[in-house]
Amino acid sequence: MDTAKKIMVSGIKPSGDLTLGSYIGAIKNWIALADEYDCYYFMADLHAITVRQNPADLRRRTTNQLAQYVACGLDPEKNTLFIQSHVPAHAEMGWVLNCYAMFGELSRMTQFKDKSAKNADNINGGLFTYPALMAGDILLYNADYVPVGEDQKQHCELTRDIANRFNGIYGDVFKVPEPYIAKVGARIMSLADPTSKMSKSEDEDKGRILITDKPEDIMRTFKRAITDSDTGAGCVHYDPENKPGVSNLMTIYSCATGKTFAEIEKEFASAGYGVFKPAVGEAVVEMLRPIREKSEDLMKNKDYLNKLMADGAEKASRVANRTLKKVYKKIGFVLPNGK
Ligand code: AQP
Repeated sequence: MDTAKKIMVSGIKPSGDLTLGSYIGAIKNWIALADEYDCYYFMADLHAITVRQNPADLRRRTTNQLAQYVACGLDPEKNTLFIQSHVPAHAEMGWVLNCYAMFGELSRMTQFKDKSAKNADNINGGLFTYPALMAGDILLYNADYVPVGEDQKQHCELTRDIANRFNGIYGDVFKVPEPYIAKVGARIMSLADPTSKMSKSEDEDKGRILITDKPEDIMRTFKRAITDSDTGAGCVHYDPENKPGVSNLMTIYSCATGKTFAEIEKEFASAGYGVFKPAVGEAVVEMLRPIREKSEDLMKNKDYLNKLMADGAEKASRVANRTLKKVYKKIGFVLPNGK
Protein backbone atom coordinates (compact mmCIF):
# COMPACT_ATOMS: atom_id res chain seq x y z
CA MET A 1 0.00 0.00 0.00
CA ASP A 2 1.28 3.47 -0.87
CA THR A 3 1.30 5.44 2.38
CA ALA A 4 3.29 8.38 0.97
CA LYS A 5 1.62 11.77 1.28
CA LYS A 6 0.32 13.50 -1.85
CA ILE A 7 2.52 16.34 -3.06
CA MET A 8 1.61 20.03 -3.43
CA VAL A 9 3.73 22.73 -5.10
CA SER A 10 3.15 26.47 -5.38
CA GLY A 11 5.02 29.75 -5.40
CA ILE A 12 4.56 33.51 -5.27
CA LYS A 13 6.56 36.05 -7.29
CA PRO A 14 8.46 38.59 -5.16
CA SER A 15 7.29 41.23 -7.65
CA GLY A 16 5.86 43.29 -4.82
CA ASP A 17 5.29 42.90 -1.10
CA LEU A 18 2.72 40.25 -0.20
CA THR A 19 -0.88 41.47 -0.15
CA LEU A 20 -4.04 40.49 1.63
CA GLY A 21 -4.88 38.71 -1.66
CA SER A 22 -1.65 36.66 -1.50
CA TYR A 23 -2.48 35.73 2.09
CA ILE A 24 -6.17 34.87 1.73
CA GLY A 25 -5.92 33.49 -1.81
CA ALA A 26 -2.77 31.44 -1.36
CA ILE A 27 -0.79 31.28 1.91
CA LYS A 28 -3.73 30.88 4.33
CA ASN A 29 -4.88 27.85 2.37
CA TRP A 30 -1.36 26.41 2.25
CA ILE A 31 -1.10 26.39 6.05
CA ALA A 32 -4.03 24.03 6.44
CA LEU A 33 -2.45 21.54 4.02
CA ALA A 34 0.83 20.94 5.86
CA ASP A 35 -0.23 17.88 7.86
CA GLU A 36 -1.99 16.11 5.05
CA TYR A 37 0.38 16.82 2.15
CA ASP A 38 4.08 17.01 1.37
CA CYS A 39 4.29 20.71 0.42
CA TYR A 40 6.89 22.70 -1.55
CA TYR A 41 6.49 26.50 -1.55
CA PHE A 42 8.96 28.84 -3.19
CA MET A 43 9.75 32.51 -3.77
CA ALA A 44 9.39 32.69 -7.57
CA ASP A 45 12.22 35.10 -8.29
CA LEU A 46 12.84 33.66 -11.79
CA HIS A 47 9.25 34.56 -12.65
CA ALA A 48 9.49 38.03 -11.08
CA ILE A 49 12.03 39.24 -13.66
CA THR A 50 9.63 38.89 -16.59
CA VAL A 51 8.73 42.42 -15.48
CA ARG A 52 11.67 44.77 -14.84
CA GLN A 53 12.56 44.80 -11.13
CA ASN A 54 14.73 47.13 -9.11
CA PRO A 55 17.54 44.74 -7.93
CA ALA A 56 17.65 46.05 -4.34
CA ASP A 57 13.87 45.80 -4.01
CA LEU A 58 13.80 42.30 -5.46
CA ARG A 59 16.51 41.15 -3.03
CA ARG A 60 14.72 42.69 -0.03
CA ARG A 61 11.31 41.36 -1.01
CA THR A 62 12.55 37.82 -1.64
CA THR A 63 14.01 37.55 1.87
CA ASN A 64 10.99 39.35 3.35
CA GLN A 65 8.73 36.90 1.61
CA LEU A 66 10.46 33.95 3.26
CA ALA A 67 10.08 35.64 6.67
CA GLN A 68 6.43 36.36 5.87
CA TYR A 69 5.71 32.76 4.81
CA VAL A 70 6.95 31.64 8.23
CA ALA A 71 5.19 34.51 10.05
CA CYS A 72 1.92 33.56 8.35
CA GLY A 73 2.22 30.11 9.90
CA LEU A 74 4.02 28.00 7.29
CA ASP A 75 6.14 25.73 9.45
CA PRO A 76 9.56 25.22 7.79
CA GLU A 77 9.82 21.83 9.53
CA LYS A 78 6.66 20.60 7.86
CA ASN A 79 6.94 22.43 4.49
CA THR A 80 9.86 22.80 2.10
CA LEU A 81 10.36 26.56 1.69
CA PHE A 82 12.96 27.76 -0.79
CA ILE A 83 14.03 30.42 -3.26
CA GLN A 84 13.45 29.30 -6.83
CA SER A 85 16.83 30.47 -8.20
CA HIS A 86 18.59 28.45 -5.47
CA VAL A 87 17.46 25.30 -7.26
CA PRO A 88 18.95 25.55 -10.77
CA ALA A 89 16.90 22.55 -11.94
CA HIS A 90 13.94 24.99 -12.34
CA ALA A 91 15.71 26.99 -15.05
CA GLU A 92 17.01 23.82 -16.70
CA MET A 93 13.65 22.06 -16.73
CA GLY A 94 11.98 25.29 -17.86
CA TRP A 95 14.19 25.33 -20.97
CA VAL A 96 13.46 21.69 -21.79
CA LEU A 97 9.72 22.20 -21.45
CA ASN A 98 9.86 25.31 -23.62
CA CYS A 99 10.60 22.87 -26.40
CA TYR A 100 7.38 20.99 -25.64
CA ALA A 101 5.11 24.06 -25.27
CA MET A 102 3.43 25.32 -28.41
CA PHE A 103 3.48 28.91 -29.65
CA GLY A 104 -0.33 28.89 -29.96
CA GLU A 105 -0.96 27.75 -26.40
CA LEU A 106 1.52 30.24 -24.95
CA SER A 107 -0.14 33.03 -26.96
CA ARG A 108 -3.50 32.26 -25.37
CA MET A 109 -2.35 32.76 -21.76
CA THR A 110 -4.32 35.62 -20.24
CA GLN A 111 -1.41 36.66 -18.03
CA PHE A 112 0.76 37.15 -21.13
CA LYS A 113 -1.94 39.33 -22.67
CA ASP A 114 -2.48 41.34 -19.45
CA LYS A 115 1.19 41.87 -18.69
CA SER A 116 2.01 42.75 -22.33
CA ALA A 117 -0.69 45.40 -22.24
CA LYS A 118 0.65 46.80 -18.96
CA ASN A 119 4.33 46.66 -20.03
CA ALA A 120 4.14 47.55 -23.70
CA ASP A 121 7.78 48.72 -23.72
CA ASN A 122 9.10 45.41 -22.34
CA ILE A 123 7.28 42.48 -23.96
CA ASN A 124 10.22 40.14 -23.49
CA GLY A 125 10.63 36.45 -24.27
CA GLY A 126 10.28 35.46 -20.61
CA LEU A 127 6.85 37.06 -20.42
CA PHE A 128 5.80 34.74 -23.24
CA THR A 129 7.50 31.50 -22.17
CA TYR A 130 7.08 31.70 -18.36
CA PRO A 131 4.29 29.03 -18.43
CA ALA A 132 6.90 26.44 -19.48
CA LEU A 133 9.03 27.46 -16.49
CA MET A 134 5.92 27.17 -14.33
CA ALA A 135 5.24 23.70 -15.72
CA GLY A 136 8.80 22.78 -14.74
CA ASP A 137 8.27 24.20 -11.22
CA ILE A 138 5.40 21.79 -10.74
CA LEU A 139 6.56 18.69 -12.62
CA LEU A 140 10.00 18.64 -10.98
CA TYR A 141 8.39 17.64 -7.68
CA ASN A 142 5.93 15.05 -9.05
CA ALA A 143 3.11 17.20 -7.69
CA ASP A 144 -0.32 15.62 -7.31
CA TYR A 145 -1.95 19.01 -6.75
CA VAL A 146 -1.27 22.67 -7.42
CA PRO A 147 -3.12 24.95 -4.98
CA VAL A 148 -4.18 27.72 -7.35
CA GLY A 149 -6.43 30.75 -7.24
CA GLU A 150 -9.22 30.92 -9.85
CA ASP A 151 -6.95 33.11 -11.97
CA GLN A 152 -4.20 30.49 -12.12
CA LYS A 153 -6.31 27.57 -13.39
CA GLN A 154 -5.12 28.18 -16.95
CA HIS A 155 -1.49 27.63 -15.91
CA CYS A 156 -2.31 24.29 -14.34
CA GLU A 157 -4.19 23.26 -17.49
CA LEU A 158 -1.16 24.07 -19.64
CA THR A 159 1.13 22.15 -17.27
CA ARG A 160 -1.13 19.14 -17.68
CA ASP A 161 -1.07 19.49 -21.48
CA ILE A 162 2.73 19.74 -21.54
CA ALA A 163 3.11 16.75 -19.18
CA ASN A 164 0.72 14.63 -21.24
CA ARG A 165 2.49 15.61 -24.47
CA PHE A 166 5.88 14.67 -22.99
CA ASN A 167 4.56 11.41 -21.53
CA GLY A 168 2.99 10.60 -24.90
CA ILE A 169 6.44 10.73 -26.53
CA TYR A 170 8.69 9.25 -23.82
CA GLY A 171 6.44 7.10 -21.63
CA ASP A 172 5.29 7.71 -18.10
CA VAL A 173 7.81 10.35 -17.00
CA PHE A 174 5.72 13.06 -15.33
CA LYS A 175 2.90 12.84 -12.83
CA VAL A 176 0.01 14.89 -14.26
CA PRO A 177 -1.11 17.35 -11.54
CA GLU A 178 -4.64 18.47 -10.64
CA PRO A 179 -5.63 22.01 -9.63
CA TYR A 180 -6.61 22.41 -5.98
CA ILE A 181 -8.96 25.36 -5.51
CA ALA A 182 -10.02 26.57 -2.08
CA LYS A 183 -13.73 27.31 -1.76
CA VAL A 184 -13.65 30.58 0.18
CA GLY A 185 -11.53 33.58 -0.56
CA ALA A 186 -10.34 32.25 -3.90
CA ARG A 187 -10.02 35.72 -5.39
CA ILE A 188 -9.62 39.01 -3.51
CA MET A 189 -10.29 42.13 -5.55
CA SER A 190 -8.80 45.60 -5.32
CA LEU A 191 -10.54 47.86 -2.78
CA ALA A 192 -10.39 50.73 -5.26
CA ASP A 193 -11.65 48.73 -8.24
CA PRO A 194 -13.56 45.58 -7.28
CA THR A 195 -13.53 44.37 -10.88
CA SER A 196 -9.74 43.89 -10.88
CA LYS A 197 -7.67 41.54 -8.73
CA MET A 198 -5.73 42.91 -5.76
CA SER A 199 -2.13 42.72 -7.04
CA LYS A 200 1.24 43.20 -5.38
CA SER A 201 2.64 45.30 -8.15
CA GLU A 202 -0.21 47.82 -8.14
CA ASP A 203 0.25 51.26 -6.61
CA GLU A 204 -0.93 51.89 -3.09
CA ASP A 205 -3.79 54.06 -4.26
CA LYS A 206 -5.07 51.14 -6.35
CA GLY A 207 -6.60 49.66 -3.22
CA ARG A 208 -4.20 46.97 -2.17
CA ILE A 209 -3.42 46.01 1.43
CA LEU A 210 0.03 44.66 2.27
CA ILE A 211 0.23 42.04 4.99
CA THR A 212 2.80 44.24 6.76
CA ASP A 213 0.78 47.48 6.47
CA LYS A 214 0.38 49.47 9.68
CA PRO A 215 -3.12 49.41 11.28
CA GLU A 216 -3.78 53.09 10.48
CA ASP A 217 -2.98 52.52 6.78
CA ILE A 218 -5.21 49.45 6.64
CA MET A 219 -8.09 51.38 8.24
CA ARG A 220 -7.65 54.31 5.82
CA THR A 221 -7.76 52.03 2.76
CA PHE A 222 -10.85 50.16 4.01
CA LYS A 223 -12.72 53.38 4.84
CA ARG A 224 -12.10 54.50 1.24
CA ALA A 225 -13.10 51.12 -0.28
CA ILE A 226 -15.44 51.36 -3.25
CA THR A 227 -18.93 49.99 -2.56
CA ASP A 228 -22.10 51.19 -4.35
CA SER A 229 -24.88 53.74 -4.02
CA ASP A 230 -27.17 51.60 -1.80
CA THR A 231 -27.76 53.01 1.67
CA GLY A 232 -29.26 51.86 4.96
CA ALA A 233 -30.82 48.55 5.97
CA GLY A 234 -29.94 45.55 3.83
CA CYS A 235 -27.16 47.22 1.84
CA VAL A 236 -24.62 44.70 3.17
CA HIS A 237 -25.69 41.87 0.91
CA TYR A 238 -23.68 39.25 -1.00
CA ASP A 239 -24.21 39.64 -4.75
CA PRO A 240 -20.89 39.51 -6.65
CA GLU A 241 -22.47 40.48 -9.96
CA ASN A 242 -24.40 43.56 -8.88
CA LYS A 243 -22.50 44.47 -5.72
CA PRO A 244 -18.86 43.49 -6.43
CA GLY A 245 -17.32 45.92 -3.91
CA VAL A 246 -19.53 44.85 -1.00
CA SER A 247 -19.21 41.16 -1.91
CA ASN A 248 -15.42 41.49 -1.93
CA LEU A 249 -15.51 43.14 1.50
CA MET A 250 -17.80 40.38 2.76
CA THR A 251 -15.40 37.73 1.46
CA ILE A 252 -12.53 39.45 3.27
CA TYR A 253 -14.56 39.80 6.49
CA SER A 254 -15.62 36.16 6.25
CA CYS A 255 -11.97 35.05 5.90
CA ALA A 256 -10.89 37.25 8.81
CA THR A 257 -13.69 36.23 11.21
CA GLY A 258 -14.81 32.78 10.03
CA LYS A 259 -18.40 34.07 9.74
CA THR A 260 -20.65 32.95 6.87
CA PHE A 261 -22.19 35.43 4.41
CA ALA A 262 -25.63 34.87 6.02
CA GLU A 263 -24.18 35.67 9.46
CA ILE A 264 -22.50 38.80 8.11
CA GLU A 265 -25.72 40.01 6.44
CA LYS A 266 -27.53 39.49 9.75
CA GLU A 267 -24.82 41.26 11.77
CA PHE A 268 -25.00 44.36 9.54
CA ALA A 269 -28.72 44.14 8.66
CA SER A 270 -29.47 47.62 9.90
CA ALA A 271 -26.06 49.20 9.26
CA GLY A 272 -24.77 51.32 6.39
CA TYR A 273 -21.33 51.17 4.76
CA GLY A 274 -20.04 53.76 7.25
CA VAL A 275 -20.26 51.05 9.91
CA PHE A 276 -19.48 48.01 7.76
CA LYS A 277 -16.24 49.23 6.12
CA PRO A 278 -14.38 50.10 9.37
CA ALA A 279 -15.56 46.79 10.86
CA VAL A 280 -13.92 44.92 7.98
CA GLY A 281 -10.79 47.07 8.40
CA GLU A 282 -10.59 46.25 12.11
CA ALA A 283 -11.03 42.52 11.49
CA VAL A 284 -8.19 42.64 8.96
CA VAL A 285 -5.95 44.64 11.32
CA GLU A 286 -6.43 41.95 13.98
CA MET A 287 -5.86 39.11 11.50
CA LEU A 288 -2.62 40.64 10.20
CA ARG A 289 -1.21 42.05 13.47
CA PRO A 290 0.55 38.84 14.66
CA ILE A 291 1.89 38.22 11.16
CA ARG A 292 3.41 41.70 10.91
CA GLU A 293 4.93 41.46 14.38
CA LYS A 294 6.40 38.01 13.80
CA SER A 295 7.79 38.90 10.38
CA GLU A 296 9.47 42.03 11.82
CA ASP A 297 11.11 39.79 14.45
CA LEU A 298 12.24 37.23 11.90
CA MET A 299 13.73 39.90 9.64
CA LYS A 300 16.10 40.80 12.48
CA ASN A 301 17.39 37.22 12.53
CA LYS A 302 19.33 36.96 9.25
CA ASP A 303 21.26 33.85 10.33
CA TYR A 304 18.03 31.96 10.87
CA LEU A 305 16.63 33.05 7.51
CA ASN A 306 19.88 32.14 5.71
CA LYS A 307 19.78 28.69 7.27
CA LEU A 308 16.14 28.23 6.26
CA MET A 309 17.00 29.18 2.67
CA ALA A 310 19.94 26.77 2.54
CA ASP A 311 18.02 23.87 4.11
CA GLY A 312 15.01 24.44 1.85
CA ALA A 313 17.14 24.60 -1.30
CA GLU A 314 18.99 21.44 -0.38
CA LYS A 315 15.79 19.51 0.28
CA ALA A 316 14.10 20.76 -2.89
CA SER A 317 17.21 20.12 -5.03
CA ARG A 318 17.34 16.46 -4.01
CA VAL A 319 13.90 15.84 -5.51
CA ALA A 320 14.21 18.26 -8.44
CA ASN A 321 17.59 16.92 -9.60
CA ARG A 322 16.28 13.38 -9.61
CA THR A 323 13.42 14.34 -11.95
CA LEU A 324 15.68 16.44 -14.15
CA LYS A 325 18.13 13.57 -14.56
CA LYS A 326 15.30 11.24 -15.55
CA VAL A 327 14.12 13.77 -18.15
CA TYR A 328 17.63 14.32 -19.52
CA LYS A 329 18.06 10.58 -19.95
CA LYS A 330 14.69 10.20 -21.70
CA ILE A 331 15.35 12.94 -24.22
CA GLY A 332 18.80 11.58 -25.07
CA PHE A 333 21.21 13.91 -23.26
CA VAL A 334 24.59 12.44 -22.34
CA LEU A 335 24.90 12.73 -18.57
CA PRO A 336 28.19 13.80 -16.98
CA ASN A 337 30.57 10.81 -16.64
CA GLY A 338 28.27 8.82 -18.89
CA LYS A 339 25.88 8.09 -15.96
N1 AQP B 1 -5.89 39.06 -5.15
C1 AQP B 1 -5.69 37.77 -5.05
N2 AQP B 1 -6.70 36.98 -4.66
C2 AQP B 1 -6.53 35.66 -4.54
N3 AQP B 1 -5.37 35.02 -4.80
C3 AQP B 1 -4.34 35.76 -5.19
N4 AQP B 1 -3.08 35.47 -5.52
C4 AQP B 1 -2.41 36.59 -5.83
N5 AQP B 1 -3.22 37.66 -5.72
C5 AQP B 1 -4.43 37.18 -5.33
C6 AQP B 1 -2.58 34.09 -5.53
O1 AQP B 1 -1.23 34.09 -5.11
C7 AQP B 1 -0.54 33.06 -5.81
C8 AQP B 1 0.76 33.56 -6.38
O2 AQP B 1 0.63 34.72 -7.05
P1 AQP B 1 1.84 35.32 -7.89
O3 AQP B 1 2.49 36.36 -7.15
O4 AQP B 1 2.76 34.26 -8.37
O5 AQP B 1 1.12 35.82 -9.15
P2 AQP B 1 -0.04 36.82 -9.33
O6 AQP B 1 -1.31 36.06 -9.17
O7 AQP B 1 0.24 37.46 -10.65
O8 AQP B 1 0.09 37.88 -8.17
P3 AQP B 1 0.03 39.44 -8.28
O9 AQP B 1 -0.01 39.93 -6.88
O10 AQP B 1 -1.05 39.89 -9.20
O11 AQP B 1 1.46 39.77 -8.84
P4 AQP B 1 1.85 40.83 -9.92
O12 AQP B 1 1.29 42.14 -9.43
O13 AQP B 1 3.34 40.84 -9.97
O14 AQP B 1 1.25 40.34 -11.20
C9 AQP B 1 -1.45 32.52 -6.86
O15 AQP B 1 -1.94 31.26 -6.42
C10 AQP B 1 -2.53 33.55 -6.95
O16 AQP B 1 -3.76 32.97 -7.33
